[in-house]
Amino acid sequence: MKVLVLTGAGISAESGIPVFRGADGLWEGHRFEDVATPQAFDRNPDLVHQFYNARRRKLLDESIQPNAAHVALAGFEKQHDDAFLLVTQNIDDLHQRAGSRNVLPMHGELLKARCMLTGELFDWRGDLSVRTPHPTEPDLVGTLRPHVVWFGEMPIGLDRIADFAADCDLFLAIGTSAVVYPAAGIVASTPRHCRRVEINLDDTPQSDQFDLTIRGKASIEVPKFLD
Ligand code: BJW
Repeated sequence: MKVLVLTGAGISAESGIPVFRGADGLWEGHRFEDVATPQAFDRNPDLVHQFYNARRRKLLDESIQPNAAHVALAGFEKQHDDAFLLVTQNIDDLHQRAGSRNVLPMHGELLKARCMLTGELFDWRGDLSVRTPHPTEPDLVGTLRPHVVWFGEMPIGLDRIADFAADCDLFLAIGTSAVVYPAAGIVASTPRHCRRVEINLDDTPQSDQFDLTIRGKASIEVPKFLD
């Protein structure tokens, strides 16, 4: 059985990482959309760096740990080996920390920085700023940005996702509001025989495309479903 899983912010909510489009969807008074675009970064790089620095520090706080949903997915993957792909829209590393191996972080990774000149990636746990020197080219300053995918940018791994979705047997969407494309379009690209299951606290605009919709907390419903 070929299994494709798509996760969103809801799976990490119970680990203490706030969702984007919930009651606490503002960051210090800024709409999320106002800090997660290339235009925002051009206009005010300090503000955008502060936004990601704050989130990176929080992710590295020891209180933030994978929850039962992350752990259950990692255990399920062990039974399915290479016929399993976990596409996450989350930029945290909680799936990897829970032990998942075949993880495709389609919106990037908060613990990586990317040089805007060379495209090089660096593991990154500290703050970034317009004054941060390039790690290996000391003459370059301020060329690093968070390795994340903003609105209007191309998500990562789309060909691999499309190939995997085209003949998967089970598609599981967990904790995503299904409003951000192309992730929200994956369900529609799964084949006719595929069983589509959505786990979310609430209905989403895509709910009617699923064969089974499970309403509840990911930390409870994911382990129950995969058991
Ligand atoms: C729980 C729970 C619990 C809570 N248990 N559940 C019109 C139509 C189609 C597309 C577009 C359009 N206009 C513009 C576009 C394109 C745009 C887009 O989709 N915009 C929409 C807003 C309309 N997309 C893009 O720009 C993308 N790029 C692109 O399209 O490139 C061109 C292209 C692509 C492909 C082919 C050809 C061309 C890029 C999108 C990048 C998104 N980036 C962000 C930021 C990442 C970095 C960061 O984290 O800062 O990604 S935006 C943000 O939203 C983040 C998330 O990954 C993403 C999705 O959010 P998610 O994960 O669904 O979270 P929430 O908060 O929305 O929902 C949480 C859910 O959990 C809720 O449903 C809760 O109920 C639930 N929940 N607690 C279970 N305990």
